[in-house]
Amino acid sequence: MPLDDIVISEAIIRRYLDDLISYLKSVVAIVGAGPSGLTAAYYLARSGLKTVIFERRLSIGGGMWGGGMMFNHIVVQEEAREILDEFGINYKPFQPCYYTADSIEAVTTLGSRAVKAGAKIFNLLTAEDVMLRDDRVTGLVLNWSAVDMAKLHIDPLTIESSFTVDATGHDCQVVRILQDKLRLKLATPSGGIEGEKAMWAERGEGAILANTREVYPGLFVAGMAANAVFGSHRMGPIFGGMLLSGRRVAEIIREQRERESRI
Ligand code: 48F
Repeated sequence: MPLDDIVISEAIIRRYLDDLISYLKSVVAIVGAGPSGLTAAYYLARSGLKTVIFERRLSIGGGMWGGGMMFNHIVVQEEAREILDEFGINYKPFQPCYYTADSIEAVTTLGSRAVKAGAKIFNLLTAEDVMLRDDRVTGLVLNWSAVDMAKLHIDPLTIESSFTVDATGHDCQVVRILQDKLRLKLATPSGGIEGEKAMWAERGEGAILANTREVYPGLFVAGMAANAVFGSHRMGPIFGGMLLSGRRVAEIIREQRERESRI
């Protein structure tokens, strides 16, 4: 059968536009497709909530691909082993309570399971601002990452979400917009971003679940962004906390949505 280049182009453009239009409104919008964002998306989508991730890079997976210093293995502690089991990510015991997994398998499996659970991932889109209505974050302002990188003077577009998650890692980029640009008071001890502390795996992993929470009405933090915003330690290439934090933020959002739907 002869192939028509124009049909191929039209198929891509129409399908993409259909997708983008159907995600102009969603229940949960997650910024960042690193391990915490992907894990959150899986649990949210699996519970039936319309969930979308916007990832600025070409690839999903954030800082997980490279394991530790480009040795592409990750360490996961006992507490998060059940999440590896849930996703079907293979692992090997190293010492009691320490397991290792192949970082490539971990990223590809997290991504695949999130998408198959019903989450939609848009790559190459950067969240450059938030939508704010009546003191609540109600969505995101997006632009092509290429526009952002080239610093072109092109206006963005907006999407609406009932819940928004900052899963942008160390930079906590969405929360930073609230602090630096909008000068809003956050639900942190100082009212601002507390800032990430030095590498200390035990402390960082120990604090992350408590730090995974709503930081401003409608905006939640997960993954490394949670520790950066609430002032805890970085933890390096141990990834259990990222998985647990992704699952936790999904639980918090589900609970809040159930509460709100009863009012
Ligand atoms: O950094 P990242 O992997 O975040 P995470 O899920 O995991 C942290 C670990 O990788 C590691 C660690 C483990 O102990 O400390 O650092 O918390 O993934 C964050 C993703 O967010 C994207 C970014 O490209 C990356 O893929 N991102 C960042 N800013 C934006 C964004 C933005 N403004 N818009 C869209 N995506």
